Order: sequence, then structure tokens, then C-alpha cells
Amino acid sequence: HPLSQHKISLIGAPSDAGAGSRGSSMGPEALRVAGIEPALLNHGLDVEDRGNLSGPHNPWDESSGGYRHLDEVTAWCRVAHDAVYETLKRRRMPILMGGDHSLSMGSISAVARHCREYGKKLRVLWLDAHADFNTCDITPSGNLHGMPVAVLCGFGPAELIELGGVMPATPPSVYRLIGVRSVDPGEKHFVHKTDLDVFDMRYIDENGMHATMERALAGVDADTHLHVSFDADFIDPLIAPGVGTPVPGGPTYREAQLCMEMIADTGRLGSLDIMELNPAQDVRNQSAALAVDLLESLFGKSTLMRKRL
Ligand code: EXY
Ligand code: MN
Ligand code: MN
Ligand code: MN
Repeated sequence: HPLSQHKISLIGAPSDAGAGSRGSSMGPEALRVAGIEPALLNHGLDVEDRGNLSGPHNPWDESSGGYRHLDEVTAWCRVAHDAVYETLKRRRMPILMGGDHSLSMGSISAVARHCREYGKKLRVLWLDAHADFNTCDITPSGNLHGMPVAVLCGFGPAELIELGGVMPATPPSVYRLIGVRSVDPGEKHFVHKTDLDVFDMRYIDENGMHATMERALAGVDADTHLHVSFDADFIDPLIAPGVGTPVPGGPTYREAQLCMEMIADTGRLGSLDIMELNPAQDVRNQSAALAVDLLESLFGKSTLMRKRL
């Protein structure tokens, strides 16, 4: 096995250049203040905090050619790609602490490169209120945090779609989008056309989180590298208000915990993004604290009393 799941590297990526509001640049520090490192140490894991990456500041410019801050986002994604790729090469599990969700173009292109080199199958769970599948032609905002899944599938500007060395970084078939409840009209059409696998909130309401995760994880086996891209706006904003783009009607505390517990049960987690926490919108850092709580479940802490079969 090329990677030790017991050796974790925390990587801060304090940029909000891809977002429509400022503040997710404070996400990495909010996670540290919420005790991300001691929480992982408590689970007997070997944890190193590599500090924060650096990149350009947010110029707060207008969108141009359908993209806002393309140069800045590209620079940040390059450093995120390199840090995640190098961490995987050292056989450690990278946890990228965002930062806005555009940074996942960097992390996932690196994870995909790693999987190609080690002959691993990649599965990406995209936990998000949004589909993040816009392109410059259909985006209502130009904000690149609304486009990372499309870019990773090869739909986007040259400098971003080529980040991981090959284009596209990933086929659409590796993705499972979970928790979706806000999609733009053109984006919805494009999601359907691309045949992305989406478990939206209506699906979760009707089938329950357990059946949803069983389907989203179907086919994950010993050869699979599982990447979780966690957008904090996945969770219902009643309990996670500290995000830039809250959307009502998300998973409850228990639904979110069950989701994490079922991922933990696969034993296949290989890399993780924790994105879009916005401390400027939060109340007493509760959303970062909740993210750390969920992270513990993702690493195997469970309140399960029933003896395992
Ligand atoms: N779909 C909207 C847009 O593209 O502007 C909003 C995107 C928000 C993306 C967030 C964080 O996941
Ligand atoms: Mn604990
Ligand atoms: Mn997102
Ligand atoms: Mn989102």
C-alpha cells in the first residue's frame, strides 16, 4: 500500500480568491483554533502541521472573460497541487485546509496524478450544497469556487485543466456529488449532459443517508483511493452558519455523522479537503468545531454501541 492512513499532514491554504465573499482565507486558522491537531492525535494518528502555503492576495477585481481572479486562483492551485502531491509521495495522507473550494482543483489533480502512478482507482466524494460544475459560459458569477468539478473533468481554462499533467485530470465517473441543493440553470443542464452521479437532498430525503452512502461507496475496494472533498456548506446552516454561501435544507448533525462513519468503515480514505469555512460568518467558531467533530468520525470515532457483525 503506497500510503499510511495513520500519518496525516495538515496543509493550510488561506485563500478566498475563488470565492464571492471574503473570509474563507481564515479557515485554516479556525480549524487549528478548534483543535484539529489534538483531535487527530487523540485517535492515535501521527500528525504534522505543515503550516500555511502562500500565494497572491485577493485583488477583489471584477470578473473578466467569465473568470474572477483566474491568475490568483491558478497560482494557489499550483502550490496546493505541489504540496498535496509531495505529501502523497511521502506516503502521508494530506488534509488540505481551505480556503475556498477552487483549491480542490490543486489537491484533486495531485491525488489523480498519484493514483495514476500507483495504479489506484480514484473515487471522489464531493460533499457540497452546490454542484461546482459551472464553466465560463454559464457561470452567474465568474467565481472559480463554483467551477472546480468541471475544471477537473477538463472543462475550463488551459492553465487550470492542465494542472495535474494530463487533461482531463479525472473522468466525470469518479465523482459522487452528495448533498446538492443549489444548482444554476445552465449548470444543471451541464451536469445532466455530463452524466455526473448526483445524490441531491431530495434523494437523501427519500432514501436516507444510509442508502445514499451505500450507493455512493459502491465499488470502493482495496485498490481504491478515496478522496473526500468536504465543503462546509454541505451541512445545514442551522448548525454550520460559518460559510460563505449557506443554503438551507442540508444534512442534520446525525446525517452528517453517519456519512462520515460510513466513509470511515470503508478503510479507504486517502486524502481530504476541508473547504469554505468562513470564520467571518461564524458564531464562536462553532462551524470549525463541528468540522473537527465530523473529522473525528471520518477517522473512526464512533458512538456505535452495537457489536460489529
Ligand atoms: N453556483 C454559484 C456560482 O457558481 O456562482 C455558487 C457557487 C458556490 C460554490 C460553493 C462553495 O461551493
Ligand atoms: Mn476528541
Ligand atoms: Mn463547493
Ligand atoms: Mn458549496
